[in-house]
Amino acid sequence: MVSAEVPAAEWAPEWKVTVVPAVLALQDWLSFFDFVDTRRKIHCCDLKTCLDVHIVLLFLIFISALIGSKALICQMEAESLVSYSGKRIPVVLDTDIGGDIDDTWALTTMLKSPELDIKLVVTDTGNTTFRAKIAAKMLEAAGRTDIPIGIGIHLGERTDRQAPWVEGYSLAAYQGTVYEDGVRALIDTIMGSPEPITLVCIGPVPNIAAALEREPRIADRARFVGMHGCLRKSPPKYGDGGDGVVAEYNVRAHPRACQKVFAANWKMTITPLDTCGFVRLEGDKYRAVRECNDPVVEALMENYGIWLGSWHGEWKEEFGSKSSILFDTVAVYLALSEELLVMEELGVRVTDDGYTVIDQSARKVRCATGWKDLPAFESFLAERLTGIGIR
Ligand SMILES: [Ca+2]
Repeated sequence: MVSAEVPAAEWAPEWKVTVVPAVLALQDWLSFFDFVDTRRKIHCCDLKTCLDVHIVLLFLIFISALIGSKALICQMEAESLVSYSGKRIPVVLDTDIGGDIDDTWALTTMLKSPELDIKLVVTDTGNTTFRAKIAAKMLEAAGRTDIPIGIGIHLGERTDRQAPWVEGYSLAAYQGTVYEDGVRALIDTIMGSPEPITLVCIGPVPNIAAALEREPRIADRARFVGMHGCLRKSPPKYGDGGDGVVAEYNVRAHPRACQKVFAANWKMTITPLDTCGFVRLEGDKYRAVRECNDPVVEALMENYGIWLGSWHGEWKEEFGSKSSILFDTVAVYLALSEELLVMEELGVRVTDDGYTVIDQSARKVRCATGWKDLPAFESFLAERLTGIGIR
């Protein structure tokens, strides 16, 4: 939970991080002597055997202290991120979590961003009840059942690759509020907020189109930030196989809904494939996330393993070395900053077959069309998730 008053440095000084594991190691060491003394009385072990055992155990204690230090650093620094004391941005997340794993990374990043005050998570597209279970279990892992969940418009029965993670899980077990009508909950949250809401949309947008139909005034009271479209380039081997313009999934899945959303009179910011399609954690940045023992990050990695294992032939190698493309995390970042991206105001038109075309006669959208510093963004992501600064 947020502790706006107490700076992290006052409660998690660096000396604790190194001294605590050392004291624990010393205790282990002393109890080891007791153990050896007792054994010697009984079995009279010879000096060489005792020395060998000492050396092996000393090594094990050293490794334990090292792991203990790392775990504490990870946990303390991750917690210190929620001691942000600035003004927080109220956000609603609309997500198709449970499909591509990047939504789960995005939700975790959002939970680890103290600048963002999450008012509601709404599930969008397909089997929205299944998606709500993933969201609920992730929020439980984060200890954030104070965040309500809205079940979006139900558009299918099929579950998806993360299904084994919520097998046997019932939404009735969620300690927080679950709204059956997620669109109504989204409208009420926006209309009832004393401050404008930032609506972060990281999936197809049937919920948002329906909300605009039911209450058009939400466009005056919210800013839309989305992962949508493809303007000039896509990542290599994405979609049609080239690196040219493609009909991006979040638009292509429900183009009519997207047309309605892009025509609404709100401030819009998007990360198209041109920028979000190039984000991936590898090397030390990925390793830090994979090894972090923060509960919600562990839940994220469990999901990543399940998702990857369900379709990737060499999933263990992939899981051991890098993330998938983390498209949706860029939309979360745009809710709080644009610093690392090249932004352009462009007229954007959504076609009936799901393309986003630059058309200066269309309504203007703030578009992230390039990276100023992609490695810095990847460092930002790793640091948000683990609390450890990695360059
Ligand atoms: Ca998504």
